[in-house]
Amino acid sequence: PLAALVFDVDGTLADTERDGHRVAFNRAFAEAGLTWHWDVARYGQLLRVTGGKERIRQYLSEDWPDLLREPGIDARIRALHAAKTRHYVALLETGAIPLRPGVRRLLEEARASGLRLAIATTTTPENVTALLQATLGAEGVGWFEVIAAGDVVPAKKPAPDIFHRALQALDLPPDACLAFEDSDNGVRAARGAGLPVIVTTNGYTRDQNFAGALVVLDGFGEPDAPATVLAGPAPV
Ligand code: XBP
Ligand code: MG
Repeated sequence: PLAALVFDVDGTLADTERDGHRVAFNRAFAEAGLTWHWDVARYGQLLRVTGGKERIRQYLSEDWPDLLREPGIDARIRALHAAKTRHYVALLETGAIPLRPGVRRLLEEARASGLRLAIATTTTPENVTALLQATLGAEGVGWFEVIAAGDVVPAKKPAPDIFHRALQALDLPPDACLAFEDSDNGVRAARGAGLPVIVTTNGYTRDQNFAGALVVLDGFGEPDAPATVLAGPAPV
Protein backbone atom coordinates (compact mmCIF):
# COMPACT_ATOMS: atom_id res chain seq x y z
CA PRO A 1 0.00 0.00 0.00
CA LEU A 2 1.05 3.56 -0.62
CA ALA A 3 2.68 5.04 2.49
CA ALA A 4 4.67 8.10 1.40
CA LEU A 5 5.03 10.76 -1.28
CA VAL A 6 8.61 11.74 -2.17
CA PHE A 7 8.98 15.14 -3.81
CA ASP A 8 11.66 16.72 -5.92
CA VAL A 9 11.95 20.45 -5.17
CA ASP A 10 13.35 22.46 -8.09
CA GLY A 11 10.88 22.55 -10.95
CA THR A 12 8.40 20.32 -9.10
CA LEU A 13 7.29 22.07 -5.91
CA ALA A 14 8.15 25.45 -7.43
CA ASP A 15 9.55 26.92 -10.63
CA THR A 16 12.83 27.86 -9.01
CA GLU A 17 15.31 27.59 -11.84
CA ARG A 18 14.84 30.49 -14.28
CA ASP A 19 13.94 33.27 -11.83
CA GLY A 20 15.60 31.80 -8.77
CA HIS A 21 18.76 29.73 -9.10
CA ARG A 22 19.80 31.32 -12.42
CA VAL A 23 19.45 34.83 -11.04
CA ALA A 24 21.37 33.87 -7.89
CA PHE A 25 24.24 32.39 -9.91
CA ASN A 26 24.46 35.60 -11.96
CA ARG A 27 24.44 37.74 -8.80
CA ALA A 28 27.26 35.65 -7.34
CA PHE A 29 29.27 35.99 -10.56
CA ALA A 30 28.80 39.76 -10.69
CA GLU A 31 29.63 40.14 -7.01
CA ALA A 32 32.91 38.28 -7.60
CA GLY A 33 33.74 40.72 -10.42
CA LEU A 34 33.28 38.09 -13.13
CA THR A 35 31.84 38.84 -16.58
CA TRP A 36 30.07 35.44 -16.67
CA HIS A 37 26.33 35.67 -17.27
CA TRP A 38 23.87 32.83 -17.82
CA ASP A 39 20.87 33.88 -19.92
CA VAL A 40 17.66 31.85 -19.91
CA ALA A 41 18.61 29.69 -22.91
CA ARG A 42 22.18 29.01 -21.78
CA TYR A 43 20.93 28.11 -18.33
CA GLY A 44 18.57 25.59 -19.93
CA GLN A 45 21.55 23.82 -21.49
CA LEU A 46 23.53 23.91 -18.25
CA LEU A 47 20.59 22.40 -16.35
CA ARG A 48 21.52 19.08 -17.96
CA VAL A 49 24.09 18.88 -15.17
CA THR A 50 22.45 18.74 -11.73
CA GLY A 51 24.03 20.42 -8.72
CA GLY A 52 25.17 24.03 -8.60
CA LYS A 53 28.89 23.40 -8.09
CA GLU A 54 28.79 20.71 -10.77
CA ARG A 55 26.99 23.19 -13.08
CA ILE A 56 29.65 25.88 -12.60
CA ARG A 57 32.32 23.28 -13.35
CA GLN A 58 30.47 22.24 -16.52
CA TYR A 59 30.26 25.88 -17.65
CA LEU A 60 33.99 26.34 -17.09
CA SER A 61 34.78 23.19 -19.06
CA GLU A 62 32.80 24.61 -21.98
CA ASP A 63 33.65 28.32 -21.88
CA TRP A 64 36.79 28.73 -19.75
CA PRO A 65 38.65 25.40 -19.89
CA ASP A 66 42.00 26.97 -18.91
CA LEU A 67 40.51 28.21 -15.62
CA LEU A 68 39.60 24.64 -14.66
CA ARG A 69 43.30 23.74 -14.65
CA GLU A 70 44.28 26.56 -12.31
CA PRO A 71 45.33 25.67 -8.77
CA GLY A 72 42.69 26.58 -6.22
CA ILE A 73 39.82 26.33 -8.68
CA ASP A 74 37.87 23.89 -6.47
CA ALA A 75 37.94 26.33 -3.56
CA ARG A 76 36.95 29.14 -5.88
CA ILE A 77 33.96 27.18 -7.15
CA ARG A 78 32.93 26.36 -3.58
CA ALA A 79 33.15 30.04 -2.60
CA LEU A 80 31.17 31.16 -5.64
CA HIS A 81 28.54 28.55 -4.89
CA ALA A 82 28.29 29.60 -1.24
CA ALA A 83 27.64 33.16 -2.45
CA LYS A 84 25.04 31.84 -4.89
CA THR A 85 23.25 30.03 -2.02
CA ARG A 86 23.24 33.26 -0.02
CA HIS A 87 21.70 35.18 -2.93
CA TYR A 88 19.20 32.39 -3.62
CA VAL A 89 17.99 32.18 -0.01
CA ALA A 90 17.69 35.99 0.14
CA LEU A 91 15.61 35.91 -3.04
CA LEU A 92 13.30 33.24 -1.62
CA GLU A 93 12.88 35.26 1.56
CA THR A 94 11.36 38.09 -0.50
CA GLY A 95 8.57 35.68 -1.47
CA ALA A 96 9.56 35.92 -5.15
CA ILE A 97 9.00 32.22 -5.88
CA PRO A 98 5.55 30.71 -5.15
CA LEU A 99 4.67 27.00 -5.03
CA ARG A 100 3.33 25.63 -8.32
CA PRO A 101 -0.47 25.55 -8.56
CA GLY A 102 -1.97 22.57 -6.76
CA VAL A 103 1.10 21.80 -4.66
CA ARG A 104 -0.26 23.09 -1.36
CA ARG A 105 -3.56 21.30 -1.89
CA LEU A 106 -1.80 18.03 -2.75
CA LEU A 107 0.37 18.27 0.37
CA GLU A 108 -2.62 19.05 2.57
CA GLU A 109 -4.74 16.24 1.11
CA ALA A 110 -1.87 13.77 1.42
CA ARG A 111 -1.40 14.68 5.07
CA ALA A 112 -5.12 14.45 5.74
CA SER A 113 -5.16 10.94 4.26
CA GLY A 114 -2.27 9.82 6.47
CA LEU A 115 0.48 9.72 3.84
CA ARG A 116 3.99 10.55 4.97
CA LEU A 117 5.91 13.27 3.09
CA ALA A 118 9.56 13.33 2.08
CA ILE A 119 11.92 15.27 -0.16
CA ALA A 120 14.65 13.94 -2.44
CA THR A 121 16.53 16.76 -4.12
CA THR A 122 19.87 17.74 -5.56
CA THR A 123 19.76 21.24 -4.19
CA THR A 124 21.43 22.53 -1.02
CA PRO A 125 19.46 21.75 2.21
CA GLU A 126 19.13 25.40 3.26
CA ASN A 127 17.50 26.17 -0.11
CA VAL A 128 14.78 23.62 0.66
CA THR A 129 13.96 24.96 4.10
CA ALA A 130 14.03 28.54 2.79
CA LEU A 131 11.51 27.67 0.05
CA LEU A 132 9.20 25.75 2.41
CA GLN A 133 9.46 28.47 5.06
CA ALA A 134 8.68 31.24 2.55
CA THR A 135 5.71 29.40 1.01
CA LEU A 136 4.19 27.16 3.71
CA GLY A 137 5.61 28.80 6.84
CA ALA A 138 7.52 27.19 9.70
CA GLU A 139 4.78 24.62 10.19
CA GLY A 140 5.07 23.52 6.55
CA VAL A 141 8.75 22.70 6.96
CA GLY A 142 7.69 20.19 9.62
CA TRP A 143 5.25 18.47 7.27
CA PHE A 144 8.23 16.72 5.67
CA GLU A 145 9.46 13.87 7.80
CA VAL A 146 12.56 13.40 5.66
CA ILE A 147 14.51 16.02 3.72
CA ALA A 148 17.24 14.29 1.70
CA ALA A 149 19.20 17.02 -0.10
CA GLY A 150 22.44 18.07 -1.74
CA ASP A 151 25.89 16.74 -0.93
CA VAL A 152 24.77 14.05 1.56
CA VAL A 153 25.26 11.65 -1.35
CA PRO A 154 28.31 11.84 -3.63
CA ALA A 155 26.40 11.16 -6.87
CA LYS A 156 23.53 13.53 -7.68
CA LYS A 157 20.55 12.83 -9.96
CA PRO A 158 20.25 11.04 -12.39
CA ALA A 159 21.97 8.70 -9.92
CA PRO A 160 19.39 7.03 -7.63
CA ASP A 161 21.43 7.68 -4.46
CA ILE A 162 19.32 10.52 -3.02
CA PHE A 163 16.18 8.37 -3.36
CA HIS A 164 17.95 5.46 -1.66
CA ARG A 165 18.81 7.84 1.13
CA ALA A 166 15.19 9.02 1.47
CA LEU A 167 13.87 5.43 1.46
CA GLN A 168 16.36 4.48 4.14
CA ALA A 169 15.29 7.41 6.33
CA LEU A 170 11.61 6.57 5.78
CA ASP A 171 12.35 2.88 6.35
CA LEU A 172 10.08 2.01 3.43
CA PRO A 173 10.47 -0.11 0.30
CA PRO A 174 10.31 1.81 -3.01
CA ASP A 175 6.92 0.39 -3.98
CA ALA A 176 5.35 1.91 -0.85
CA CYS A 177 6.29 5.34 -2.20
CA LEU A 178 5.35 7.60 -5.07
CA ALA A 179 7.84 10.12 -6.44
CA PHE A 180 7.06 13.47 -8.08
CA GLU A 181 9.60 14.87 -10.53
CA ASP A 182 9.80 17.49 -13.30
CA SER A 183 12.83 16.31 -15.28
CA ASP A 184 14.31 13.34 -17.12
CA ASN A 185 17.24 13.32 -14.68
CA GLY A 186 14.73 13.09 -11.83
CA VAL A 187 12.75 10.27 -13.45
CA ARG A 188 15.94 8.29 -14.00
CA ALA A 189 16.94 8.79 -10.37
CA ALA A 190 13.54 7.74 -9.00
CA ARG A 191 13.19 4.76 -11.32
CA GLY A 192 16.77 3.75 -10.57
CA ALA A 193 15.77 3.41 -6.93
CA GLY A 194 12.59 1.54 -7.91
CA LEU A 195 10.02 4.24 -7.14
CA PRO A 196 7.01 4.81 -9.37
CA VAL A 197 7.10 8.42 -10.55
CA ILE A 198 4.62 11.05 -11.70
CA VAL A 199 6.01 13.88 -13.84
CA THR A 200 4.86 17.50 -13.84
CA THR A 201 6.64 19.30 -16.66
CA ASN A 202 7.72 22.93 -16.80
CA GLY A 203 9.17 25.28 -19.40
CA TYR A 204 12.68 23.85 -19.15
CA THR A 205 11.69 20.17 -19.16
CA ARG A 206 8.57 19.71 -21.29
CA ASP A 207 10.41 18.27 -24.32
CA GLN A 208 12.43 15.75 -22.33
CA ASN A 209 12.04 11.97 -22.45
CA PHE A 210 10.12 10.66 -19.45
CA ALA A 211 10.27 6.95 -20.29
CA GLY A 212 9.37 4.92 -17.23
CA ALA A 213 7.06 7.53 -15.67
CA LEU A 214 3.56 6.46 -14.58
CA VAL A 215 2.03 9.53 -16.13
CA VAL A 216 3.25 12.89 -17.47
CA LEU A 217 1.21 15.99 -16.56
CA ASP A 218 1.82 19.66 -17.28
CA GLY A 219 1.15 20.54 -13.63
CA PHE A 220 -0.65 19.35 -10.50
CA GLY A 221 -3.75 21.30 -11.43
CA GLU A 222 -6.59 22.53 -9.29
CA PRO A 223 -10.18 21.22 -9.28
CA ASP A 224 -11.34 24.15 -11.42
CA ALA A 225 -8.25 24.12 -13.66
CA PRO A 226 -7.17 20.52 -14.19
CA ALA A 227 -3.72 19.64 -15.46
CA THR A 228 -3.36 18.18 -18.95
CA VAL A 229 -2.19 14.58 -19.33
CA LEU A 230 0.72 14.67 -21.80
CA ALA A 231 1.52 10.94 -21.71
CA GLY A 232 0.36 7.80 -19.96
CA PRO A 233 -0.90 6.10 -17.98
CA ALA A 234 1.74 3.55 -18.95
CA PRO A 235 2.86 0.45 -17.10
CA VAL A 236 5.85 0.94 -14.80
C1 XBP B 1 18.04 20.65 -9.03
C2 XBP B 1 19.36 21.11 -9.40
C3 XBP B 1 20.07 22.00 -8.53
C4 XBP B 1 19.67 23.46 -8.52
C5 XBP B 1 20.73 24.24 -7.82
O1 XBP B 1 17.83 19.37 -9.62
O2 XBP B 1 19.90 20.72 -10.40
O3 XBP B 1 21.40 21.98 -8.97
O4 XBP B 1 19.56 23.94 -9.84
O5 XBP B 1 20.97 23.77 -6.55
P1 XBP B 1 16.62 18.44 -9.16
P2 XBP B 1 22.38 24.00 -5.81
O6 XBP B 1 15.37 19.25 -9.24
O7 XBP B 1 16.61 17.32 -10.17
O8 XBP B 1 16.92 17.94 -7.77
O9 XBP B 1 23.03 25.20 -6.43
O10 XBP B 1 22.01 24.20 -4.37
O11 XBP B 1 23.21 22.76 -6.04
MG1 MG C 1 13.65 19.03 -10.49
